Amino acid sequence: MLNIVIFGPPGSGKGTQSARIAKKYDLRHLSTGDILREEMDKKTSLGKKVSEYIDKGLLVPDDIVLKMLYDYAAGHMDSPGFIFDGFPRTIVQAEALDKLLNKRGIPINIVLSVEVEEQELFKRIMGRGEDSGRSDDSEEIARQRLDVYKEQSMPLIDYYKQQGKIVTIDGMKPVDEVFDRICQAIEAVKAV
Ligand code: B4P
Repeated sequence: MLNIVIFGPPGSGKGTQSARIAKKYDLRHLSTGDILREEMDKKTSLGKKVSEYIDKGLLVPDDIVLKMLYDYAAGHMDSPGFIFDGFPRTIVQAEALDKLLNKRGIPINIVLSVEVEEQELFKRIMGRGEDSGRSDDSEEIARQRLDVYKEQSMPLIDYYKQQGKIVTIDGMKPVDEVFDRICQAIEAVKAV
């Protein structure tokens, strides 16, 4: 079993790289952002509730995201492994994920921390906003999301550093180069 977390600020390319990683290593791609947007598109009661947070650039509360994780995990535990994309985003979420996986003896193997300069993040998010139709791809909301990332998600770097699982990835490079570097890091951990 191979369990990977991909971590980084909004627009760092987590979703882009996760799709490639899932395909190459035959992993289940769990993107909390995608699941939440699907609920919003379907206008379910959960979707309406989470849009109040996402539209403002805030994180969806932990209890909602964790329930989603448990529901998803319950149906997919027979997978050869997971790529967790955009999850965890808080220490509470990270602790819950560790508990869930460690209990089953299938811990996280590696955390890919994708680093991109702030100016480039805005450029990418604005670029994506031109055709994504995403309610959170405006400059003002992107700024808010970045503040939230610094405050609530960046502490995860130390959390995973203490576990010796963080590998830093230069996300400023073109998509293919970023992917090559990620594959090197994954191969190294698989060889252990
Ligand atoms: P996400 O869906 O995770 O959105 P993201 O962080 O903006 O995307 P990502 O980093 O994947 O960027 P992408 O590959 O698309 O979250 C959205 C919202 O959902 C959050 O703000 C939050 O409210 C909520 N949420 C999600 N998970 C949550 C959780 N666990 N807890 C609480 N709330 C949660 O790349 C961006 C753009 O850059 C694309 O256009 C892409 O083509 C381009 N790009 C990518 N790599 C590039 C490269 N190397 N060079 C040039 N361009 C590149």
